[in-house]
Amino acid sequence: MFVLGLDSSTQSLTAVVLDAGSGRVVHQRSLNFDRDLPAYGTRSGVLPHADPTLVHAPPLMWAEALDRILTALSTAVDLSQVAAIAGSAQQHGSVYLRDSFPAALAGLRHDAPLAGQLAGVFSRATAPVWLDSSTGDDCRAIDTALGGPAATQRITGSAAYERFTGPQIRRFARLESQAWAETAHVRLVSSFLASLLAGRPVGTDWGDGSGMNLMDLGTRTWHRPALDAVATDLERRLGSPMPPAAQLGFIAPALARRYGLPASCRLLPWTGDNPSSAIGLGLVRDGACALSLGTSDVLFAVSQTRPAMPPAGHTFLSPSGDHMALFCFANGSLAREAVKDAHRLDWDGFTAALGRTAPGNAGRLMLPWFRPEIVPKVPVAGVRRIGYAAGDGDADARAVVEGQFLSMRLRAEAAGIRPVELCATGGAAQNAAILQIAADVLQCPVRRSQITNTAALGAAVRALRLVSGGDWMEVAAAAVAPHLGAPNVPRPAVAAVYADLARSYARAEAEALRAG
Ligand code: ADP
Ligand code: XUL
Repeated sequence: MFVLGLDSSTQSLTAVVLDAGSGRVVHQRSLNFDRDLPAYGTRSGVLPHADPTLVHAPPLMWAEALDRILTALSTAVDLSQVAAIAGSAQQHGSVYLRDSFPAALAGLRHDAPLAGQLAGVFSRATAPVWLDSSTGDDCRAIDTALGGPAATQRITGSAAYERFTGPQIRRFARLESQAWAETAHVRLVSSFLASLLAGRPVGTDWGDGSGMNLMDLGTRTWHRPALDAVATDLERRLGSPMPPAAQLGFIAPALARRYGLPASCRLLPWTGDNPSSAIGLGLVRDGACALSLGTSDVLFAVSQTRPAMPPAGHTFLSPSGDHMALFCFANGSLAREAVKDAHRLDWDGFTAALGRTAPGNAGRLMLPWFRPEIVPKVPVAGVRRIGYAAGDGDADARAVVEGQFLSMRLRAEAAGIRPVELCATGGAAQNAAILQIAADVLQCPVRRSQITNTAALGAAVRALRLVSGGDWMEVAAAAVAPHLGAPNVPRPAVAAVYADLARSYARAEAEALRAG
């Protein structure tokens, strides 16, 4: 018997199949949106736009990717053995659907590609994703309606943030009232894809629901004043928040037939990629921390009780029922890539540049804002280099990586997050030189998961738990622990260097933010 986990991230869709008896990975594969679905015209998974604050992706592409990966899987694995499927997706993004959506799902045919059957269901052809930062006015309106940013944070887990779903919906309803009137269903990327598998629209799980500025984190129900601040008649369009362990029933019969899945294949709600990664990295113990170096860089820590977060932080809910303290940095891999490409390097060349420079970079610093930044809030891109010029490739490579982890260190300190160990995931975690800098700057051991996409693994682990009935510790020990490698250990000799540099960084950042 097998279980299947899927993750629809910014740039790719990944599938991980586990043996339900041993928890061992029997198959994994990924499909890259830019490379494998070129007809949609994405770059790094999103649609190029002249206005850098508008970042959208085509939701039909995600559906086609799902269809393609399940078709490919069916030739590689005996899918008739799959007992359960769970999934995750990039957080916050929203999909806008017509009232024909339920009938289109109920009427799906097994003998035709999904994309052709779904092409007519969207009331908005594109979906804003988490990189979008166009909703500043909407954030202010929501914060004002709820009593200020601190009140929004207390109620929903985060102050109003540009990429969060509530502000995104508000902007759309405000600017495109006709298309909004034609929208009968709004789904997150996660609940959109879960709906396809279920053959009916399904609601939002609490984990991804906590990234919307719409859900009361305490009661896990929609917060009426937040709904009212966003748009009229929103609740019927959203479906209800549901526990991540809610059982959605069985795979839609047409899809079971299309991919050779059993009719008895059970479904769990999809959640956000970060909550899912918490499971895929084995963060099921109070105080466990992780570093995700995907398109975004994310620092998160799980705790049984609700953490006290500074204004820039978020509190989400994890599938294990824990809270997750989280900071998301938009200038993650895309910023490292910008430096790599500016100096015409590949990743080996970038890594070699890191090797030619010393920890602390002789005091040279970068504020790495290649695109608008979430933490700290930087609305307009603008990289600051201090003590060197942009042409110095070696200094630039180290400065971008150190700058990113110094910024992370400041937020961790502000939130009282003192990791004893960090588990690392995401595309950049395969780079040991980057992980060593993380260990040195944050002064704690960093262990990488050998599974690059731990969100997909986390989804598979949720499905495994559904099937096996084990507790989180047991399933994590079987399915997660074997993938965690030896740690990159912090070097005590450089601790003082980075303590100094963190102070310089904080000063430079404060000055840049003051100057605007
Ligand atoms: P996401 O899940 O957000 O779609 P991934 O976790 O797949 O993203 O990470 C993709 C990113 O990983 C790429 O944008 C790339 O910059 C980065 N990456 C891949 N290989 C390396 C490497 N060897 N060193 C540093 N970064 C890398
Ligand atoms: C988290 C966030 C990103 C996305 C993309 O708040 O916006 O990490 O989930 O992975």
